[in-house]
Amino acid sequence: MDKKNNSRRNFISKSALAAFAALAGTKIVFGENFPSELEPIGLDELETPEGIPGKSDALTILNNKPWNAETPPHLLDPEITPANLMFVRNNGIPPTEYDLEKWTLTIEGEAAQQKKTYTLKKLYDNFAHYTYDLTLECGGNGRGEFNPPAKGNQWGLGGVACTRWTGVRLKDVLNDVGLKSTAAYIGYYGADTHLSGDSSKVVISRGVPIQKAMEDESLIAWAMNGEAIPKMNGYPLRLVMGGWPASVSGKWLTKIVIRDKEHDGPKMGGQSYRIPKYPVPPGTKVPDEDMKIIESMPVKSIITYPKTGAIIGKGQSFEVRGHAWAGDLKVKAVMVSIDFGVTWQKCELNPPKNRLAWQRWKTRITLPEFGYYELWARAIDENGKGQPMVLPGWNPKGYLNNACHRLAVKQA
Ligand SMILES: Nc1nc2c(c(=O)[nH]1)N[C@H]1C(S)=C(S)[C@@H](COP(=O)(O)O)O[C@H]1N2
Ligand SMILES: [Mo]
Repeated sequence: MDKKNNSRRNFISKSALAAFAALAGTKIVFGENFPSELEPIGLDELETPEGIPGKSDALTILNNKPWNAETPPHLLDPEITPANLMFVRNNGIPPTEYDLEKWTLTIEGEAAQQKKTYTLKKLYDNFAHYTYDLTLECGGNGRGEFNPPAKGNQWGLGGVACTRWTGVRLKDVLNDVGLKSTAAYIGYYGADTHLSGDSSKVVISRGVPIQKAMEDESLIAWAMNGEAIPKMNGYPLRLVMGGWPASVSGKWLTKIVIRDKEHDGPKMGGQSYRIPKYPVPPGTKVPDEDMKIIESMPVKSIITYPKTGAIIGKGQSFEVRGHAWAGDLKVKAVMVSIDFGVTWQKCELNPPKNRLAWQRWKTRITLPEFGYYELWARAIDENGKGQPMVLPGWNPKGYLNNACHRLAVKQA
């Protein structure tokens, strides 16, 4: 064996070492001893031994730069998702300093009658407080199932939550500033910073038509589940607009612009949070001008009990339950099948706690004999639209997968 080659094979090259050191942001002590067959583990895990700050270890981490994590479906069982279990979808880096006395929200824009700046205290003292349970679902929830796969976080089922938000109505604040008759859209800005470290770059600035902004349930919130909003979910102030892709609910809120046209901040245009205007075969490249903005989310349900893999005793009847939601609409019915969709059993369905909150459904099931089963759940909205059994229409960025949730159980 050639000795020179051998030594090169066995130890990490100087340039690879330098690259790794740069990545790790520190010197690699004993780096010259590092066998080239091995890949450096990297510090990602070491940097955050506790996982995402303020969040349960039970979340499934999809990305750590920036943090993106989802909730396993069985942990979404409570009516209200616990704060440490609510999913996290960051596009950039959350702010690290929070001075509550100095935090302000500015409202301005070409369709605003004036520019006004509010401290947190002023918002709290000058406007009526409201509390609503609101469902937030990432537009990309379920993306992982699309084929060909779409780029981005490969969300499973858990990019959704229903939590209890408290704050002031966005419309009360907008009216305090005054809307011009040309007001058509709002857009938000937050205090998070761009991954590139370039402080002049805006991470994300999305918005909604003025009609959605003026709804009773559209909140500027400072509390979630009766406590301060978790840092990762937008502390100390965020927009909450249930029923629409959660990307319109700006976190770490510092500014709202009132626009006389569709808002054009980063991630409003191009292919972001947009789907084709017409159905396309999987894998199609769709030109930007043929894409439309996602508004109300489609009907969907999850099974939160039992958990996949549950073993059911012979002849034992058990409860199957979960939640269902349908964007701006109500859910009209939920059905469950244990025979791969041949027959369906109608479930009990609660009304939403308030508009735009998810709805609890449940039923009892008895499995006829021992063996493997799948529980399938299917919700139908008040307009009669139901969840697809397999996958909904493919789209380039993998949004709006509202296929039926399936889980497996076994009768022992
Ligand atoms: N400022 C800011 N707001 C944001 C985001 C962000 O990265 N920065 N992400 C958006 C997206 S894409 C989603 S799905 C929701 C996620 O909210 P959560 O992290 O509280 O679950 O916040 C939205 N608001
Ligand atoms: Mo999202």
